[in-house]
Amino acid sequence: MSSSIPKAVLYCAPNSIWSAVALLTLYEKGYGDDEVDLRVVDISTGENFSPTFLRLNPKATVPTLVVPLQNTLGPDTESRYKAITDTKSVVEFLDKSRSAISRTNTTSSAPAPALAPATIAFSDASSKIIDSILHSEGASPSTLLYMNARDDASLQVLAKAFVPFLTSRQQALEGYISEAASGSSPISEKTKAFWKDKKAATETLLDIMIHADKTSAQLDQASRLERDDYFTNARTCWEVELKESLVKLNSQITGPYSLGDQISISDLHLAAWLARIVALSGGRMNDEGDIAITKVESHIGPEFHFVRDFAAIPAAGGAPGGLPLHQSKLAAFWDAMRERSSFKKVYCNGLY
Ligand SMILES: N[C@@H](CCC(=O)N[C@@H](CS)C(=O)NCC(=O)O)C(=O)O
Repeated sequence: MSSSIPKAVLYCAPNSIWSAVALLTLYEKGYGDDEVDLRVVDISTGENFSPTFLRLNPKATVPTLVVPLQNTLGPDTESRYKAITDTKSVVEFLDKSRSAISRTNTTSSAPAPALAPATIAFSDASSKIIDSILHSEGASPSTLLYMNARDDASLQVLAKAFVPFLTSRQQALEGYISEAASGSSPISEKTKAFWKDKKAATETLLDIMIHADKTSAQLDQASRLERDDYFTNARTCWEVELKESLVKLNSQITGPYSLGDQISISDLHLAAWLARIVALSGGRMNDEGDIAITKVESHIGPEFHFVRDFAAIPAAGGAPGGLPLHQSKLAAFWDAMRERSSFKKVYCNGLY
């Protein structure tokens, strides 16, 4: 392949769950290392809010895939690009762009399995899982991360990890806002308002986290009320909204993968999303499905249990008399995903 043919560029951030979905897709599809340029966007220093990145993706999110337009693929034509700015579309694009028969821009000879669901019914089921559950507001992995404390002790642990991150994000946003105010470069009113909104949201969280080393009794009244509100919201996130999403998922997936025996697009979204939930619940990469999902159950609350209606293939040392072991579908999914080389590669340094 001529090196002058423009390549797609995938912007990702370390420890970003939706970036992990794009990476899982690259590995599952067998893209060669030289076929897509990977670029790191440092969210912790607010690089995603820079005017340069906002020109690619005004929502300031990763993954973002910048692809050369089809009719500019020739080495002699000037390249033009378009940016794909949401995870679902990025995955769909990567799926379609490398097929068993595709030659364009493909150097890898690895098999390129089709990940899109094969029928309309499967496609509907897949979209339901992706759009109505995994990318719904109530299942937001960032919110679950920021809200992963329901008492003073866990808030202290969370704050240790997050105060530096939130502080540098706030400083970056302040920098962009004041640079725009100095008028040295033209910035739209929309972008300025976006930065201000993000800064206000960051400050609200920082206010809670910055006092985390104080007990409730040591806080002034206003801060105590803020902390109480935070805990109320955190309980709603984890004990109501997430619980609902998980119950829906456990009933809507077929097992072991979302649509049955074959991996498909919705599994890539689910794998990264569930990895985040397992990680936030204290689970690890090496945990078997039953263990990982039990950790999620107990993190949500002592009374919470998934239906165990998936009959797994009996394993050595399994149920007495060789009867099938029953596990939740999510546990079966976790076991199936953990075996895959794409998952091992993305999470080689641990879950996030
Ligand atoms: N709905 C978006 C969500 C993407 C998203 O929120 N990504 C996170 C990282 S996992 C992000 O870019 N966050 C930016 C930030 O925290 O400022 C999508 O499907 O791509």
